[in-house]
Amino acid sequence: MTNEEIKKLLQVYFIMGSNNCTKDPKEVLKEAIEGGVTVFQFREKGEGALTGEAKYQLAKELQQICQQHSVPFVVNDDLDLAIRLQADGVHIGQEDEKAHIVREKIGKGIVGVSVHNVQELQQAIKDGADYVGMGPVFPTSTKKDAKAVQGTKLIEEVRNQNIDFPIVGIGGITPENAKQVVEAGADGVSIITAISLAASPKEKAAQLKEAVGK
Ligand code: 3NM
Repeated sequence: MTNEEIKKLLQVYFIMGSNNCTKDPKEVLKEAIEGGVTVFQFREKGEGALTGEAKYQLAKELQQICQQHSVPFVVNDDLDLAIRLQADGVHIGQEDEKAHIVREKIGKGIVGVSVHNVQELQQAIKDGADYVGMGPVFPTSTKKDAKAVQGTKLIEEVRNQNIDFPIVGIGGITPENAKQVVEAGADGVSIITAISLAASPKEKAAQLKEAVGK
């Protein structure tokens, strides 16, 4: 995919695992898609996360929902799962499998990497990533080992250096603060709980889409 196509996909990037919801994750995903999410990442991590066959089954069901609505389905970290499902992409952190290995193994699929400084960004680009995630932009309690809150500093620094690479912001993003992230130079926002725990995931997703305004 071209940079421009990836940037469009990143607009409202919904991430979720079973432990991010109180309702049925399938219902949450369906509603979020109705509201306008542009890409979905299955992230089954942390306390109470499913493993093995149960993880696979949920992933498969969520992937089918994505496929029915032409929303790309990305798997967090678990390369074997992504390959088994023939997912549209894989997202990795700095502690996971190296990006160039993921690229080799999944061929043309989308590869995303979480980065925390310009050097990690340059390495991700060299390794063949399609986009990077930068965060946490705002305080979050969803990721227990998140780094210190960095605001939009890194996003701005990268854009000031005229690096034209797809960037999505993450961490504590809501319809109220999403615009700030895009104005700093991000192509979109990644969100877990603002959508997954919303009384109406559809409404929240629609509000986020409106706030991103692209
Ligand atoms: N990664 P919420 S912050 C998965 O900083 C994740 O890299 C982060 O959840 C990072 O939208 C985060 O509920 C959690 O704050 C985002």
